[in-house]
Amino acid sequence: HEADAYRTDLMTITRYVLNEQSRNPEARGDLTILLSHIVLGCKFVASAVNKAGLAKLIGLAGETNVQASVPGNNCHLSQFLVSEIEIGEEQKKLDVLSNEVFVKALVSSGRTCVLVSEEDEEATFVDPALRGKYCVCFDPLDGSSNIDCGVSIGTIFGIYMIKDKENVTLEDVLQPGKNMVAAGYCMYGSSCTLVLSTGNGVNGFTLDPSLGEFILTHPDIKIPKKGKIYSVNEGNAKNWDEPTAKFVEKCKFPKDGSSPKSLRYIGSMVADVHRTLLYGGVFLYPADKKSPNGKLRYTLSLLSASHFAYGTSNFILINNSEFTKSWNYSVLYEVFPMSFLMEQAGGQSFTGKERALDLVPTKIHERSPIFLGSFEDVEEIKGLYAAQA
Ligand code: AHM
Ligand code: MG
Repeated sequence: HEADAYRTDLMTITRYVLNEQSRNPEARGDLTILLSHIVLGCKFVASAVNKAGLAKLIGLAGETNVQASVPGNNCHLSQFLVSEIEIGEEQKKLDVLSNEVFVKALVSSGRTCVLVSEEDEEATFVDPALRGKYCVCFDPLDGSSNIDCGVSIGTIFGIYMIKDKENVTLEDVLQPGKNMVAAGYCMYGSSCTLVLSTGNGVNGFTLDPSLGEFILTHPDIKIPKKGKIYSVNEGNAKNWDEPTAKFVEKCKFPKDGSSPKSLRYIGSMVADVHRTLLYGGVFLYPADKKSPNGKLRYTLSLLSASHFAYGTSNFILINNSEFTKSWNYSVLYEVFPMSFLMEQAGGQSFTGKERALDLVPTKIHERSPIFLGSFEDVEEIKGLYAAQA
C-alpha cells in the first residue's frame, strides 16, 4: 500500500515547499515563488545537458543552435527563456547558457535583488522595479569540463535575505553562510536530482521526465555519522599540508584495527558531495602548502591567468611575492550551500581553521579549502588541525 501511495500521492517539490511555507504564519510565499523559478532553471539545464551530446550545445561559437524545449513545462516563463536565449542565436557553451537561464529566471521571479554567479565577475543588482527580498549566489553549471565525457555535473545555489530593500548593497551577500535561508544543488546525472534545505532538514527530489516534475524521493536525508569513503584529488598530494596528509594516511592505513576507507573521486563537486551525503564519508579539497619550486612555474601563468581568475576553478594568488596555487572552492556558491546542506543532514563542514558556515567572505569570489561530510570523520580532521596549531 505504501508503494501505491508513493506512486499516486506525489509530493512534488512545489507541494513540499508550500507545505513548509504554511508552517510559518509570517511567510508570504516569496521563497516558494523564488524556488519555483530556480526549479525551472534546473529543468531547462537538465534538458540542455541531456541533449548536449546530440545537439552539440557545447559546440563552438558560430554554429547555429538547435532549439531546446523544457519538458512538461509550457508556462510563459519557459517559453520566454527558450525564445530569448536559443532561437536564432549562435551556439553558446552550456555553462554560459545555463548562467543566462538562471539570471533571467531569478530576475523575472520578482523576488531577488542581488545575484552572484560564478560566471559573472560582478554581482548583478536587480532593477528596482523587479526587486524582492532575496539574494541568490549560484554556480549555474559546476564541473562543466565533464560534459564531453558524460560525467555528472550540477547547479549549486544559496539564498540569503536582504536587510533593507531600500538600501541594497554587496554587504547583503557578504554574510556568513550560517545566515543563509535556503541552499541546494541539482545534479544532472543518470537521473536529475534536486537536493534542498530551507533550514528544516534536507530533502531530495528526482525529476520525473514524463511529468516534468521533481518528486520527493529522498525524504529527510541524514548523513551516516561515520563513513567508509574518502574523496579527494590525490594528484595534489605533494602539496598537501600535514593534517591532510596524515588524515589520508589514516584512511589508507588505519592503525586502530579498522578497515581502510575506499577512495571515490568523481571530480565533479555536486556528484562527490551527493554521494557523501547519501553514503557518508568525507569530501576534502585542502589548501595547498606553498610549493617551493612553484614560483617560476606560476610566474608565467600568472600573467594570463590573473585575467581569468573568476569563472574557472584555478585561481592564482600573489602572496608575499611568492605564488601559491589554489584550487579551492568558492565560498559563496560552493562552500556555503554544501556546508549548509551537510549541517542540516547531521554532518559538518570545516575550512581547516573554522566551521565553514562561520566564515565571513570579504569579496564575492572568495575561495576556501573545504572538508565536509560525516560528523565523526570531520571531527577527526578538526583534531588533526588542532594538534598542529
Ligand atoms: P569548474 O568550476 O571549472 O566547473 O570546476 C569545478 C570542479 C568541481 O566540480 C570539482 O569538484 C573540481 O573542479 C575538481 O577539481 P580537480 O580537478 O582539481 O580535482
Ligand atoms: Mg564551479
